[in-house]
Amino acid sequence: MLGRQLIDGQWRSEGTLIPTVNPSDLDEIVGQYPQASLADAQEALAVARAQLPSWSRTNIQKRADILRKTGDLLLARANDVGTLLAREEGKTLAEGIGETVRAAQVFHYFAGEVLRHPGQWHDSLRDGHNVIVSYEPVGVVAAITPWNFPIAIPAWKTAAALAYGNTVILKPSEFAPGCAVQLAEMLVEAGLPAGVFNLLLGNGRVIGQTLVEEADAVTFTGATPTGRHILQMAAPAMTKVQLELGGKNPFIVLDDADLDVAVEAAAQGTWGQTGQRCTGSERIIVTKGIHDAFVERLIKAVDAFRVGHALDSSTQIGPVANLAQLEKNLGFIERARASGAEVAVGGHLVEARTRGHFLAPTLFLDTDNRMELNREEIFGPVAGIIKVEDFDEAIAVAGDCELALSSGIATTSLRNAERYRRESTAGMVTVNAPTAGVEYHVPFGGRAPSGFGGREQGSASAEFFTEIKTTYINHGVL
Ligand code: TXE
Repeated sequence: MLGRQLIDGQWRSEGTLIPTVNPSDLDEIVGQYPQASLADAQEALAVARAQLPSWSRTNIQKRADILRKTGDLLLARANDVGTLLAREEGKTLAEGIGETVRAAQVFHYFAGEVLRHPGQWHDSLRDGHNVIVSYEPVGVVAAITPWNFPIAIPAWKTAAALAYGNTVILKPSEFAPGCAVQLAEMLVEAGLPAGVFNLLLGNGRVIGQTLVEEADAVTFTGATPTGRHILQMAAPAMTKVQLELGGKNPFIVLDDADLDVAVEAAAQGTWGQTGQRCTGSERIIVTKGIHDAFVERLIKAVDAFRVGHALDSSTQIGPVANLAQLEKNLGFIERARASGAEVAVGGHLVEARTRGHFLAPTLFLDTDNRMELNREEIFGPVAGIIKVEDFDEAIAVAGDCELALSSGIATTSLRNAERYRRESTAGMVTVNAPTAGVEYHVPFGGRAPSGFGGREQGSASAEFFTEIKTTYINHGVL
């Protein structure tokens, strides 16, 4: 595809084009994309600011209709978008289509939020006075997104921002921008006025500072160091910042777990979507009584995963999304081996019918929480088992990590489940379910340094995408 930027309703593809490569087939160029210049960013910021008064005051039924129509278009084109996603990012076709359907649901949800978002009315402490609390758009929102959910994350930032009356500049990942281009086309087709949504492509390092300094708010998902850098850049201008960053998510298996449920949740949560989810399980903490039985079953499950071309119907695990990520994963595997962890399954590249970044799902045994493998986010199909004495030690090990995004437990004891829910420091807790797999109607995110600046998704997203105004009214003179 020929990628295009969208600024003030004009499609642009001039300048040097940078290709994206299919991670399932390195001989296939998927798209060619222009790179935003500083001038492009400044222009997009200016038009987004110019459109803010009219969009924020646009009739709410019209705003809702545009979002709903965008959702309808995503649903109608889920096969096309999902296929492009699979070709450019490497998710299996089923995962790509599923993610596109999710993006459609997100637009439908926020179409409803346009009409649902209430203000408040209070009696005042002063006689004859009332207080109205109203929510206003935060302004021009820059949304900077990663490659691992190239349609869902652009959708959930854009839909929420537009629903609450903001104008948007979306800068998707340079590794997989195709779906964002298609989303921009659908927003135009749905009737969004020119300049309300703008799309800039290329590396965020080129235009990041300008966006961060001149937008009113920046919502970012990506690597923790990048998020920290954005926060620093935002400080002088006091730009509002929302960051969704890395995870090193623990999944605890207790002696009282249902073995089938525990194995399924660990396998899906860790290796699903090639392990490239910020909520994926990267540390599997198992108490000693169930350890051997669980490990034996898990090894079989991991070994049975079929790795291959993302578009092959038999494939369960697609390739690693890009070369940089593959090299990063292989580095972690090599250093884990060197530090004494035992590879139970995987640890090697896989041959397929095409040349691609195929990495076998990898499980290490005999790891401990001090190893690099268990401390830094890998973001690939790689995890280690940590054997512990009991529940107390499991909780201590799970909490011994500064990244606190998601966190899971397999247990049949309500008491244990409730204790874990209370004691976990993660932003999300799952019981007898994979740590990954978020839904769009409830809050998503974690505490710093996994997240910062308010949750995304559900009605909680209003906190970031709106500003509060408190108005006192003296009825005595009205
Ligand atoms: O992330 P980056 P990348 C982690 C994961 C992965 C690593 C690198 O560990 O291996 O990050 O992935 C834009 N100002 N996660 O390189 O660099 C960039 O163009 C403004 C975890 O994709 O953070 C892209 O659009 N923008 C994560 C976006 O930021 C900048 C999901 C993300 O890029 C910028 C993805 C700058 N200075 C990766 N520098 C998760 N946990 O969800 C880069 N960008």
